[in-house]
Amino acid sequence: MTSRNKPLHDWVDEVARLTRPKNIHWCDGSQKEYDDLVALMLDTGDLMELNRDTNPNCFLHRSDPSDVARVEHLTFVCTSDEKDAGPNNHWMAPADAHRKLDALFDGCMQGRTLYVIPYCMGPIESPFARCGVEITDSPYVVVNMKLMTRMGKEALERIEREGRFVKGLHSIGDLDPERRFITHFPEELTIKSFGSGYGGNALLGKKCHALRIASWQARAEGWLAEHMLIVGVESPAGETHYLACAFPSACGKTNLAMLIPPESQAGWKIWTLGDDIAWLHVGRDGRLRAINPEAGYFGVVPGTNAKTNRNAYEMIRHDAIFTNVGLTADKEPWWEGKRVGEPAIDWQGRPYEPGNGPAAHPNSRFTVDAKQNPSYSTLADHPDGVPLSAIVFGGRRRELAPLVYQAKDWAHGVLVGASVASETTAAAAGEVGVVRRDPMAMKPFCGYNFADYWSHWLSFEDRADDLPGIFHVNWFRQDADGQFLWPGFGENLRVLRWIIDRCEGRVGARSTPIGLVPHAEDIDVGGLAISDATLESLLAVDTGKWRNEMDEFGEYLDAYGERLPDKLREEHEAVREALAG
Ligand code: OXD
Ligand code: MN
Repeated sequence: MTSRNKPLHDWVDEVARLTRPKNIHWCDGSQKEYDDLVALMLDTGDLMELNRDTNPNCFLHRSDPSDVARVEHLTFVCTSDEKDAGPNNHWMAPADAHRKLDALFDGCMQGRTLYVIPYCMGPIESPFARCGVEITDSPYVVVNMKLMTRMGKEALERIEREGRFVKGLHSIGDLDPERRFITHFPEELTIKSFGSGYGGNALLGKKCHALRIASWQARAEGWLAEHMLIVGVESPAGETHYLACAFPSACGKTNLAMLIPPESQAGWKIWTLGDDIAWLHVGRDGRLRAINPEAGYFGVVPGTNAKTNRNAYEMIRHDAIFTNVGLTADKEPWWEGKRVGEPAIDWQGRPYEPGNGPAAHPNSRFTVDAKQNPSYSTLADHPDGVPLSAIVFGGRRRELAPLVYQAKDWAHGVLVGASVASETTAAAAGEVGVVRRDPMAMKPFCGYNFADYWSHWLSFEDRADDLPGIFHVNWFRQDADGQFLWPGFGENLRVLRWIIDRCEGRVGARSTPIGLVPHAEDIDVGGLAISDATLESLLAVDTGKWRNEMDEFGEYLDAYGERLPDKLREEHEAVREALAG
């Protein structure tokens, strides 16, 4: 197989000349191809079959222990003008980056197969979808891309029809962390990633294309590429509202996207459209509409159990790829927080010893087809996507941010999004638990200068007639003893209900300097062991602490200098003045 599209054909030839593979395989996306690659990896030891009775068609992949997360310090945006990448990105001059990467790719696929993966981000028929082609020497990447994207024949046909695609070149190289670079060339719609097999670094459709490159394309074309889950909340009366929620990595997007209403919320239903990425367009109806460019989930495993996320727990029992989990003596996958079974082998394949740390790596992952999720919404395949009632930002903050508040209007909402800060997690290499600024949960993923990105966000006021409300949530408030104040998980539906009530104008709110906070009586806490005092602390706005927060945020904004939109500066000043009271 090859392609009628000459630029694609020529690019594959050019890459093959550089990398010198033994074979070239054009992926058709068929089940047979998936099965053959799984068989190949079982032979080479890249995959291990898990217990067939308890976990049919489930496989374990163990990555190199130095290659278990995204590497932000080795991730570059390579624009001709450094200022276009902005202070939020590491930058390399495009010519230097090409030279450096091409030297690494030189001959790197000798003895290996080069796989050509045509894929489509978004429903194949959607005008909002965009295509890409990933070239890789990793069969693990191919099978993951099969689960995560619409990959193969149909995507190739669309590419041949449209004639445009994002080029992604990937090699695991020799997995030497000293020779590892994830580079993006937004002006050329090109990605080059070398030396890592980890999801976010290697499955180029996901973070590299659907966020970093797509955010750049989106600005040029008038839409938004965001790090957001998409969820439908259906009331007992059968009315469904769609929400898109942006939280930093490993802050519970997957759990919220497939929430199971607790017994106290009988009659409510949650529909999952996406758990990580949303592309937002203004529809013909003047509303902001969301599609999920992905077709599968690459979720964090630890903590998943029948109570925290029964949908995920069920959906990963079969036909799933696990990366870096532990094993029980019966070869069932095991992870911290699974609540059943005992670990016998750890994620590095050693007999489990508590002294060696957790059995599953804290950033161990599952990959599954989204259709396996019991709460999967078939609208995820709808070419027009779904209209949004609300956009919800959130972070993991022990203190400060209340359980929920609403921005006063769109421009204030852009400020609320820009001011997201969160404690770091194991999804990226580096220290865990330190608060860092993560505007719109896009710090690791925005492919251009945040100042221009905020201007672009602000411009939607003129682009759409009917914009969603903007909210901020924090499920992670703790008391002085480090106990969570809010039960989280399924109970978060109670907060979503307040958000929907606000969108429908059904409840009032208390105006505070940071935004509109619920009246305590409007949050349904029936059946929860939450005292009035606890609810009060959850909804409290500590003016002194917020003043510090806003001062610190102001210093952060200063780094964007002249490019910072005046409107955002004004919104920031307005909040500071209100806090000064
Ligand atoms: C992810 C991440 O894998 O955000 O989704 O790191
Ligand atoms: Mn993510």
